[in-house]
Amino acid sequence: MRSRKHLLLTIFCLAVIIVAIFVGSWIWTNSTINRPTILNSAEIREYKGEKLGAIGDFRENSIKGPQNVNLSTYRLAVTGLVQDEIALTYNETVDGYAHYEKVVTIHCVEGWEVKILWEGVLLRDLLEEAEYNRSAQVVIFYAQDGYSTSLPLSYILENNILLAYKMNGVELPPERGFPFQLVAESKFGYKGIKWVTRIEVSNDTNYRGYWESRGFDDDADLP
Ligand SMILES: Nc1nc2c(c(=O)[nH]1)N[C@H]1C(S)=C(S)[C@@H](COP(=O)(O)O)O[C@H]1N2
Ligand SMILES: [Mo]
Repeated sequence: MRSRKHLLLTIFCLAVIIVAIFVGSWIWTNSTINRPTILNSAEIREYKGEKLGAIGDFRENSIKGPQNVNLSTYRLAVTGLVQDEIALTYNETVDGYAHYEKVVTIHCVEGWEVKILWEGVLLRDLLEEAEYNRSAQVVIFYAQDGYSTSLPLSYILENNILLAYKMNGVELPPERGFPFQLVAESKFGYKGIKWVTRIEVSNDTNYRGYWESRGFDDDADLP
């Protein structure tokens, strides 16, 4: 009789403990203590009433993965058919030229796209600094990962093509091309070279970049 009372009491106590654990954990998971505080993201997601994509919407598929560029040794060179070859530090590039912004959608041949607000310097300004040869045909871009691509000089000048250091209001993250990504609007994504290290003014219209020499269209115009 006594042991039966004891058993019932034990079961009752266990039940109370189990219920307490469930209720407790429910309160805990729903309490503000455990919930992450949502901080305002610096990333802009809307621009003049236009919805933007997110930096995280890109599918990272660069030929050698994200590059880490060391700013203490980094130089952006403008070479080739120019009067004065230049090699600018990151700060000389960003602080030395007028800033522009525009909304441009990146379209990868893989079928995805992201609309981004880009901020950068005009390639024209960099080319003028180096006193580029006005009769040159193409501009070839090289990157830290060995990637390269080229575009007609006229396309770059006529479309105010940007070399971007910010997307959606924040500095480019390493996987998005820090310190600079070319914003090759109305072209397929493979023209938008990231981690740019050298800009070569050239007359070599037969030059083919990384993907272009592997069968992708050299014009890369969006349909
Ligand atoms: N240096 C470098 N730039 C690059 C690439 C690359 O592999 N290396 N990939 C290109 C391709 S195919 C696309 S679609 C765009 C955007 O790629 P992401 O999503 O990997 O940023 O970057 C372009 N620029
Ligand atoms: Mo791509």
